[in-house]
Amino acid sequence: MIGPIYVVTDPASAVPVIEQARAAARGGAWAVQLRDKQASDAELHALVRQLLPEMAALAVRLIVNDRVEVAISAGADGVHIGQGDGDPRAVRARLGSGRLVGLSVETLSQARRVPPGVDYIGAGPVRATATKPDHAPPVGLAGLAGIAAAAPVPVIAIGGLALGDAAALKQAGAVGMAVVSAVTRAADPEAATRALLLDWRQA
Ligand code: TZP
Ligand code: MG
Repeated sequence: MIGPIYVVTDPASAVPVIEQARAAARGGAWAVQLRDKQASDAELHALVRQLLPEMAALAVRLIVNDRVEVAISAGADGVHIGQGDGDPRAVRARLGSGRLVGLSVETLSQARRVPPGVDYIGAGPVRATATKPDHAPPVGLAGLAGIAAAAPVPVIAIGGLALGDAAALKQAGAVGMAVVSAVTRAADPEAATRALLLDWRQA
């Protein structure tokens, strides 16, 4: 199963990344993605090693953004790459089976070209977001629906999403939602994750 709640960590939040991950897991996230463009491979590796048993105990997948070799050496549950991060088929070959490969998709044509070996796509941004200043033009809910219809794999929506969005995202064909600020900037990240999950289930 893929989804529904996918929390992406943010080193710029006041909450330490490790606590963001723990809170998301306790709150019922399906997956936590460690996304830190500045961390060294060694730092990221150590973080994955520390978090993996905790995540496994809660049946939460721990996914590493960008760093395929760190994901492999640390034994992470998967890796998430963008359009500019190389051929997903090569990542799949390097990872073997049994681990997740996620791919960011920003346009309909990218959705049509998702290659075999990709398990899910992160589609968006649905809305503009300050969390990723260099993001592609927002696709909106209609764009998301087009991407979901064209993609050969399950779609996790991302970008500017918050509590209350589940129904519209489901209607657009997404199997889940990825959030950064809705959890990592929340006063209570665990409660925020749980609320997103309940909202998704009730939508
Ligand atoms: N990729 C597309 S939008 C985005 C990423 C990593 C950031 C989403 O952050 P937020 O705070 O949930 O809008
Ligand atoms: Mg990337």
